[in-house]
Amino acid sequence: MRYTPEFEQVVRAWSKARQKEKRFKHTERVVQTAAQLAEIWSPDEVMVCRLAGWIHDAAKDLPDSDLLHLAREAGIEIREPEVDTPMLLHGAVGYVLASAEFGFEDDRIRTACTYHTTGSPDMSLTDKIVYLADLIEPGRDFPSVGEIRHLAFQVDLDQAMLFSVVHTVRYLMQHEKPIDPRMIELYNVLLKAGVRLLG
Ligand code: DGI
Ligand code: FE
Ligand code: FE
Repeated sequence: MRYTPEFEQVVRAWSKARQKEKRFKHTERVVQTAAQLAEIWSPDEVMVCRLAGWIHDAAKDLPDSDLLHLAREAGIEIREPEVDTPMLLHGAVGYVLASAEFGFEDDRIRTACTYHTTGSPDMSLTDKIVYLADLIEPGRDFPSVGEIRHLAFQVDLDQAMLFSVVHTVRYLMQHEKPIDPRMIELYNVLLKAGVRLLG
């Protein structure tokens, strides 16, 4: 499917109507950052990254019960991490809502939305771009963000992914939150592929 700028504007308006103002501002920055990263690393996928950006948090304001219900209805796999933390489903459910609203199916957008919170061992370039854009958009402020921005824009997306995973796992451990095994699997896959941060 070829996406027009007019279609993007419709998706943007839908996304805006579904999010509180502060979150929508974050979404706008994610779209911009995803587009910048795509220009560098995957110029053919700029529009796909932008659309995934508009959709990625469209379900974030839904209550846990709605996330679980909609996910079940759509046949999305719900395992222990999602039962414990239904918030983890907001990306996958956002895609389901958008695809129903606009009558399209696009696995590139589906996986980018689905994996944007936890990552996954089998991420595409587009998935990585949206994951990183969500983490490093200009409104984000945490100690490692400058280094992740540097890696993502100037060095290598996989190194940026490894740094992000290390940062997020550390954050989740410090806050004694459960860690989705997909994030650990992603860490292992990156190491196995030879990605390193040190030396
Ligand atoms: O939706 P956003 O706030 O823009 O960002 P996000 O979709 O990356 O969600 C961030 C939240 O998700 C943040 O509070 C950390 C949490 N999170 C990320 N990975 C995991 C996780 N929480 C749990 N319990 N387990 C995870 O693996
Ligand atoms: Fe999110
Ligand atoms: Fe987000």
